[in-house]
Amino acid sequence: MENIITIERFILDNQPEYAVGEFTNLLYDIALAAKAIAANTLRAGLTDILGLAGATNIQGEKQQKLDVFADQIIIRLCDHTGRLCVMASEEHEDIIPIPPKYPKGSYVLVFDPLDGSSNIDVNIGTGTLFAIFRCVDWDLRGRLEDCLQPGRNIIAAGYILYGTSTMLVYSTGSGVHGFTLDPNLGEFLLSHESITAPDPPKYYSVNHSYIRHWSDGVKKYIRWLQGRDGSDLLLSERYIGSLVADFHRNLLHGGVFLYPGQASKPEGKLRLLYEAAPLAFLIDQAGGYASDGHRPILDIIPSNLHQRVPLFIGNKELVEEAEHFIRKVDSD
Ligand code: FDP
Repeated sequence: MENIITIERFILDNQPEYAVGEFTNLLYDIALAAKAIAANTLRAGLTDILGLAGATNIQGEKQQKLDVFADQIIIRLCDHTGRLCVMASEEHEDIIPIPPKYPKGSYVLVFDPLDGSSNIDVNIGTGTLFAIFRCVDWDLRGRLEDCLQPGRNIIAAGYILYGTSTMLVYSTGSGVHGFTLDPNLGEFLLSHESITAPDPPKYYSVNHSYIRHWSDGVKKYIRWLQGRDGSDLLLSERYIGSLVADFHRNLLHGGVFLYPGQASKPEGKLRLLYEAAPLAFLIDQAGGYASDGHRPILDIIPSNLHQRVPLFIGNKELVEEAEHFIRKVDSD
């Protein structure tokens, strides 16, 4: 028992000096929301017997969709604590202000409550992603500007993976640490301390069905990842189509995940604020790199809450090579 470190103890023992109090408690709030979401995603397969999402249950209540549930639980656990000045969620078009009846805090929480939710029906892992910024102006209640900050301003980010077990992986800027939920104790326990991108990497991950829509630079880069055209890489391909699960696998085994832009959708599919930036912060902390194919994801200042961005993320040298191919081939 003495080797067991709960997430509460780890956060407390490792909190940055500036963060004592409000910020530490905000991380606890997120861990609590994660447990509530995990409890519900575990029951997702029972919707057939307990009632489909969107349908009315036996008590006449509407069954909630899991992504709506996840969104509401995070908001409810975080809006009244006095730790936040504003929130933004992938599920909401606009910012989520802190109701005037509650005190205003100094942090900004942006999140994707349940990413990859189309996978729930087929029992595949999904995830919650989050990032925390400081508010821009302490004297004001939260505004859009507080949310539209570049990844470089993130002070903590992480994800929760609802898979064969539930894991919370986060960083406050001093390494990346992973915790696994012990369902008997109802606690996240430290299971992966100081995760670093393994070398040599094992996997590359991309949805190949879009090949006809990619630039020549991206196509050539993928040939290179496949060990063709002069590369001696021996990567296997793995693609789940659930970002957190794909990222997590590559973080632990090494590799690169890419969701490039397409001719008709140059900005790709993934969201800068809720998906790319939090993962870019984590991979940076793990010694890896994230790029949009030209520049670091962490440098991009979002122009709107739901901005999309091409994403190349994983082991540093693999991602830098993507930039190299795109620069060389696509600018010819
Ligand atoms: P989903 O549409 O199931 O919510 O961001 C959304 C996302 O999943 C990511 O989790 C995933 O990586 C990506 O879309 C998969 O997109 P494709 O089906 O186009 O490959």
